Amino acid sequence: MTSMRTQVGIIGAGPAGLLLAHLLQRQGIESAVIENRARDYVEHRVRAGVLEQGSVDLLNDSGVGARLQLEGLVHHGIELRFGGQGHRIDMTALTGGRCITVYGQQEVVKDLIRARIDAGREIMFEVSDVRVADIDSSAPKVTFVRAGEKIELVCDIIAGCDGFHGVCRPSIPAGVLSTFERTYPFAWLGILAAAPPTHDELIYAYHQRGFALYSMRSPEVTRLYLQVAPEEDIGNWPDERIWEDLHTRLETDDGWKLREGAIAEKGITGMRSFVVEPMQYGRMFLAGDAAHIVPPTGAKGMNLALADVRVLAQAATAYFKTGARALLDAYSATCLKRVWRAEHFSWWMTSMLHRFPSDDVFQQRLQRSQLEYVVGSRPAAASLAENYVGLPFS
Ligand code: RFL
Ligand code: PHB
Repeated sequence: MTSMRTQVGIIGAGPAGLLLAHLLQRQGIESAVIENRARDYVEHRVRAGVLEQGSVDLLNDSGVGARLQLEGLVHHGIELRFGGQGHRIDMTALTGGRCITVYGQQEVVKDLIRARIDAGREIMFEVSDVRVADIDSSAPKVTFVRAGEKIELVCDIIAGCDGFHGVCRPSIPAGVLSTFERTYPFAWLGILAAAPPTHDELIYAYHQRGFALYSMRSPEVTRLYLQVAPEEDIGNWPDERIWEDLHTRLETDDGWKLREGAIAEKGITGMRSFVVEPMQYGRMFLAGDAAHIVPPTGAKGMNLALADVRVLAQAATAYFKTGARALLDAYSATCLKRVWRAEHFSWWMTSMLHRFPSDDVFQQRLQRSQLEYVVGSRPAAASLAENYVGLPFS
C-alpha cells in the first residue's frame, strides 16, 4: 500500500469538489481530489443549467469565469405560463439589478478541471473502492485503489463532495445525523435538442397534463423537461410523444409554437427534497448533494453546492493559516441557513407548478390562485425573483 499525505482530501470531482480544490489552491492549501468516474464522463454529464448571480460572481472572482463570461447567456427574467398565457417575471427590475446566467453544469466542471490542470495539480480519476476511516481522529484517512494500486491518503480534513450516492455520508456513525426528506409523486423527463431557442428566457408551464419547462444551453441547443410518472420507463416516450406533449403543455392562446430539433439526449430523474443535519462529523465535512438535495424546479442544486464550498474554503483557510477552528465548527450551521431557504423555495415552486396525482379540483384552484397572485402582485413576484436569482452570501 502506498501512503500519501495532503491537507484536504476531496472526494468527488463534481462542482463542489472541483471548486473547493480551486479555492484552496488559491490560498496555498494542498488538496488531493479523487473521483471514481472518468474525466470524459464528468465533463459530459448533462445536469443543471442555471447559475445564480452570486455563483457567477464567485466563479469570476476566483479566476475561472473567462469562458462563462463569453458563452454564458445572461437572463433578466423568466416566464410563468398557465391558462394559455405567459406572464413575465422581470427579475432584474424586481431585485435591484440582479440576474441569472444559463451555463451548463458540465461547462463549469470543464472550466474547473482545466484550472486545476493549468495550476500543475492533478485529479485522480477512475479510482475505486473509496473508503474513509478515522474521521473522528486528528488524522482522518481515505483509502482507494488507483490503477490496481491500493493507496492510503492521510489528511487533516476530508471534504465529502461525492454527491447523493457517495460513500462519505454513510460513513458517519449511526445516530449522528438527522435526516429530513420528502419524495414527490412524479419525475422529470429531460431532453437536449438541436433546435435554436423559440424564446429567449426560461418558461415554467403549469398545465392540466402536468408541468413543462423550456430552457436552453446555447443559441443552438434547447433543453426541455416534462413532468412524468415517478417510475416512468423512457421506452414509453418515443420522440414524437415527447414533442406532442411539449407542444400541448407549452402552447399559448396566441399561437406560440415550440421549435423542434433532433433529440441528442433523453433521461428521467426522480424528484426529492433531502437534508442531513449536521453537515459535518469530526474532521469530515459534507458539501453539495452529499448533504442535501432539492427538486430541480428552483434551479438551486448546483448553486448550493458552490455556496457550501465557498464557506468551507474560508473556514479551512482560517484553520490552516491561524489554527482558528471557529469557522470550521460553525460550517454546518452557516450552510444550513442557505440550504433551508433553498429547500423551501424549491418545494414551493415544485408544489405550485406540478400536477399531483392526489389533487382534487380544490387543490388545483389553490394552485391557480397562487400563480395569479405571483404574477399579479409586485411583492409576491419580488419574493420569487429574490429567491430565484439567489440571496446574497452572508
Ligand atoms: P455531483 O455533481 O453529483 O458530484 C459528485 C461527484 O462525486 C463522484 N463520486 C465519487 N467519487 C469518488 N468516490 C466515490 N465513492 C464517489 N461517489 C460519487 C461522482 O461521480 C461525481 O463526479 O455533486 P455536487 O458537486 O454536490 O454538485 C451538485 C449538482 O450536481 C446538483 O445539485 C445539480 O446538478 C442539481 N440540478 C440543478 N442545480 C442547479 O443549481 N440548477 C439547475 O438548473 C439544476 N438543474 C439539476 C438540474 C439536477 C438534475 N438532475 C440530474 C437531478 C436538473 C436536473 C435534471
Ligand atoms: C436546465 O436548464 O437544465 C434547468 C433550468 C431551470 C431549472 C432546472 C433545470 O429549474
